[in-house]
Amino acid sequence: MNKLVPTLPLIFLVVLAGCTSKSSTSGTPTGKEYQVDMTSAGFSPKQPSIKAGDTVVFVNKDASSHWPASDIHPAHNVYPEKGGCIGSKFDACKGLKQGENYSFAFFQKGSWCYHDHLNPNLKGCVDVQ
Ligand SMILES: [Cu+2]
Repeated sequence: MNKLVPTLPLIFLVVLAGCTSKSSTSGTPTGKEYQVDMTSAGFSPKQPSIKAGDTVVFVNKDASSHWPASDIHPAHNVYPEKGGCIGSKFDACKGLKQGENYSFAFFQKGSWCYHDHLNPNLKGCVDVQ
């Protein structure tokens, strides 16, 4: 019976951490970050190559808003983790204004294509090895 007592606060902490974390919780992020700029011309670089656990930081350098999200518009469910607002967890959940950024840690290996949800013709892919 006594064994239950110390584990309860632990479970509570784990649940709390899962709720407050902005990025994927499927592993420990490596801490390595790759920046992808968003402008009226699209994403740059379009196809960053990273390792599982690395983070991509999408930075809006445009006067117009941009919303990075997993392909394929409009289902947005190619990246195989649930969450986010319009499909998968790989989702900024809003149009980012100039100077705003969105960070996402990729734990699933593969080539994950994405687009600007506010302008779906702007595309890219993140290659996770
Ligand atoms: Cu979209």
